[in-house]
Amino acid sequence: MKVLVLGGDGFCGWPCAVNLADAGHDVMIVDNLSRRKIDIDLGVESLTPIATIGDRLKAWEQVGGKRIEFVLLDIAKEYDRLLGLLRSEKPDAVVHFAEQRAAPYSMKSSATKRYTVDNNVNGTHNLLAAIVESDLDIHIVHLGTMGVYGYGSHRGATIPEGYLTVEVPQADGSRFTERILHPTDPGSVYHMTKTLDQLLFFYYNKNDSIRITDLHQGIVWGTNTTLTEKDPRLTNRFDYDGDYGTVLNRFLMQAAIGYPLTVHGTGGQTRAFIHIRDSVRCVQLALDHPPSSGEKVKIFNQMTESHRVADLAEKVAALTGAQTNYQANPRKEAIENDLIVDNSCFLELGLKPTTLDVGLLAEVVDVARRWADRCDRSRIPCLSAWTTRQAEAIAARP
Ligand code: NAD
Ligand code: USQ
Repeated sequence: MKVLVLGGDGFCGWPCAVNLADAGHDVMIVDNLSRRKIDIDLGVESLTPIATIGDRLKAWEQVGGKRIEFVLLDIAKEYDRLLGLLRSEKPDAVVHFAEQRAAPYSMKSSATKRYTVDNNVNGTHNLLAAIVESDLDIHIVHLGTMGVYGYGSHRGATIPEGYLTVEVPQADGSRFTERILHPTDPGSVYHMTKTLDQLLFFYYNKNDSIRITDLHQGIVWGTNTTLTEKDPRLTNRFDYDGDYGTVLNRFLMQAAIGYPLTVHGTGGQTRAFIHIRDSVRCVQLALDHPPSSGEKVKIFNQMTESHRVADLAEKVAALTGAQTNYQANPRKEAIENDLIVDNSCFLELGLKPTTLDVGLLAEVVDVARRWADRCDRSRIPCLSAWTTRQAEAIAARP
């Protein structure tokens, strides 16, 4: 199969691209390298040293990997080049990772809010419009987020895989049932762009019969896969800073350097998690099981376990002896929430989850401790405040 991997230089995209090449597919990475530029703008670096995209691709061939092509292209701004690429490459599938993915970064300023909306919504829309204009039958696999469902109370209800069956009352007292997209409740401008993506997919699938799989992914933890461990130049990125670092990887790194674990608020926030190895496997499973022609957008909940943030901190502290620092929350979010998720689609397709209990210690020892001296402690605090109220609370931290 010929696959374009949009955003294939990023944290989830890079191990996915090498995995698809390893499985024998013809892979082309399309990336504008904006994530590397944002690191420079923010003055931070991945905890793991990452090679340039050129060196990554060279190293991949040197370890015997099937050649991966690379095209430097901004999918949000270069519509004509994107269309030309689809026409010349005629891919069977496009895996779409190419978005600004950090909620705190999206909430830093009006400039980052606008950038996140412009980049993510235009990028997704350009891809859809270009597929229609190319007249090719291309399966899109998009990386969405569990955050589209929202983290308010679901009152103990199980979050279904994308669609909810509802009963609609009629004027005459009768009712009909309908399967609708699950209502959205984004918690940041970034998460909002993912809910807009979802609507774009719904429309283009209905109007143009584009075949789409939308993966509602939880927080990805871990760093490498067996393939990215084959050569140091293949190493994946590990974000730990207050804007791009996600909670579990941050806790692992903090424990490794003896920095008290930064729990926001009470830590009662419950979130869904998945290891990077499982994320890569899920994308492959989604590509191997495309929707048929005329089928509605397929939505999978790409997560393997749910945890409260405070429980994660406790787990990491028990493994490492780390202290925990409950601190004013920079985000406007529910203090506590329940999260029961149906993820049966991937389990039925054969996914064997990597659990926290199996993978945590290896991650602390192999990655976080190994690269601890590359960490800049001053970049650890999350300072991006959702509103002025949270900004004041952060400023008042002891
Ligand atoms: P990342 O920032 O590491 O990678 C995104 C890649 O896309 C980068 O290489 C960046 O340069 C590229 N990119 C961004 N805008 C682009 C554009 N306009 N044109 C071309 N390339 C562009 O992020 P990630 O963690 O790999 O996330 C990938 C996708 O998975 C995102 O859509 C994100 O929303 C989703 N996701 C990530 C997580 C997570 O925990 N990391 C969880 C759920 C969903
Ligand atoms: N949190 C802490 N301490 C920290 C960092 C975060 O308590 O040091 C808390 C946050 O307040 C939040 C929770 O942990 O309640 C999760 O934060 P996060 O930064 O780990 O995850 P989030 O902002 O939701 O975003 C990440 C990815 C995003 C993806 C999303 C999946 O960056 O791309 O879409 O996870 S999900 O959370 O399932 O929506």
